[in-house]
Amino acid sequence: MDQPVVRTLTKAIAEDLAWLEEHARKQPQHVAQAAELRYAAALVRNVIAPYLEGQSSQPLHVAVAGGAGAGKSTIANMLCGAVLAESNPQAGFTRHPVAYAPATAAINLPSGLGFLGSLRRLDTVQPSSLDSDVYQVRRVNHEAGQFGVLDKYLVWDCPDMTTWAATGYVPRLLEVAALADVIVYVASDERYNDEVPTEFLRLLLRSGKMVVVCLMKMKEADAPAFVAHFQREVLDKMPAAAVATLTVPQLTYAELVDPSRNAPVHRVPIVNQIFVLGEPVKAARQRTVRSATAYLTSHKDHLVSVARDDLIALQGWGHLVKESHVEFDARYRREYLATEKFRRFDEALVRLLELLELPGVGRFASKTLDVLRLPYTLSKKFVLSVLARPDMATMPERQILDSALSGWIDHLRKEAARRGPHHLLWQHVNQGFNSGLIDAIKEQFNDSFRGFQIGLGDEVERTARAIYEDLEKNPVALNAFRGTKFAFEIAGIVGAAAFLGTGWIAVPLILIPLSTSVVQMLVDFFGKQYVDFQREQTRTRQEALVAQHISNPLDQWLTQWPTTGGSAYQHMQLILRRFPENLQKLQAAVDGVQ
Ligand SMILES: Nc1nc2c(ncn2[C@@H]2O[C@H](COP(=O)(O)OP(=O)(O)O)[C@@H](O)[C@H]2O)c(=O)[nH]1
Ligand SMILES: [Mg+2]
Repeated sequence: MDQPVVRTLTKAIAEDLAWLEEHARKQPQHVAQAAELRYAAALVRNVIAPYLEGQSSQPLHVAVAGGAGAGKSTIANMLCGAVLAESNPQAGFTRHPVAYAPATAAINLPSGLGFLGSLRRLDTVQPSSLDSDVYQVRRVNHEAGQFGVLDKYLVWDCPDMTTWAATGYVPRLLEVAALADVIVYVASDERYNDEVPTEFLRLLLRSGKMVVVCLMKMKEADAPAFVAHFQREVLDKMPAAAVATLTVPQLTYAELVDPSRNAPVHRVPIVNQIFVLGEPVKAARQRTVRSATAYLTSHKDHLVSVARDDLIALQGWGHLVKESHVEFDARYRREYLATEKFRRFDEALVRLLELLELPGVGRFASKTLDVLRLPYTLSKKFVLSVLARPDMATMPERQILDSALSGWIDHLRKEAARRGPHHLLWQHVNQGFNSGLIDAIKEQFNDSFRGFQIGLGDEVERTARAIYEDLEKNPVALNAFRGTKFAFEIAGIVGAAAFLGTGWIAVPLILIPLSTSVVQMLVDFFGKQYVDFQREQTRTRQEALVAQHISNPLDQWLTQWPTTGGSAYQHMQLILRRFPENLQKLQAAVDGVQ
């Protein structure tokens, strides 16, 4: 992989993890995970990126970590094979990482951006109790013949692991722990299972670090029992095994200050173990990098899970928007479409019926038939006038849409206020409502409404007109209809006239108007059916147009609103999308290095 590509990739992954860390730190329930995210980012910056950029494997790094006062500085002392100031009881707490290196060797620490995060290297030797985001490299004169690990390793004495708060000196510890090829985890007889160091040990093992456990300060005779106890109580509950568990019993003062000379029995097994883990150097580093990559890849979902609550809240917002959208559509249907008569269709019906009358000469016959149909026409008028109720006045469409929109907004607003305390997303929405979101919604709505009006055009007018125009344009069908109707009427009259000359003179007088009325009634009935069908079709089409032009786009716009405008949620979505992809690329890049 090209160097610039590697750099861009590792930078993006480290930055995304840093963003997630920051995000986690803002949420009390995710604070512990902030530390893990820092550690994950540090693996990328301190280990994987330098490796892909071709940094030398030398020196390896061994970090000594554990709870406060466990004996870390004592172990660092043993590893270096020199008498270090830090193991002096008066040395005070270690507040920043201190690396020990041989007096003369050149040290190639990666120079890439982000190595050890925000830790600055001190130029001069300072007390390790200096509480600042720094690290220092101290040169030690290990005496000739004192076999130590400094030829291969930088030995890092770390700050205590006492809290998961991702502030203070814990990030400094996490940076060095991530850097390390080997970790010596120190636990004392007094406090071997404190919650925070144990959780830290779990993270180290989960991420595939080579961990050597050093149990300290027990009586020599109790050592095997303590090892077994620690194994049972702590190690057996871990996600992976430690490389080895060694013991350093309570030392005398003389042994403590100069273990090389005075306590070789305890010191040599530790030194040997660490030495072996760095053999050969290149393979040791490759193992570190591959484990780190495997950890990131297999824990990618876990790492982004600090954003899960946000995703759930975002989905909740989406549901709320949808719910009020459905109500908006229902209200338009109920308050406008259901009561709107579309009067234009009644006119169309009249035109249609007129059309079915015979033109020209036929008009005379039609007029005659009108007279014959009089009883029907009159009684129909009478019945209708009795049945007709005054129309319910429909509110103008725009007014109804406006008040449905207000309902939509009110519902969102009320719910957001109610859920505000439960998640930052709802606070974000509330803030929006207090600063211009409503105006933006209305603007969005107005735009949509214009689109709706254009889409609607003279839809009603057109459909209504088509009812008779289609027939007008089709003379064959029109004449067929007219002819059929006329034929039925004439047949009725002729049939009735057959009774003339019989003694049943009253029959035709009743039958003729009756038959013509029945025919007209049937024509009216089917004509009305047809026009009502068209009217209903128009309602359905209009409802679809409102959805297409107004409520669907507004729904989409509202659903996406929290993830736009450069908000944290926008960035979160970007990370959730690209982080897994980038990890895949990282895995491929690491696999590609021989
Ligand atoms: N007497 C005695 N004191 C010890 C032993 N191991 C550690 N200490 C003391 O315990 C304290 C903490 O040890 P140190 O190595 O500084 O622990 P750290 O805080 O983890 O670095 C120091 O005062 C050490 O001198 C031991 O084996 N014997
Ligand atoms: Mg110390």
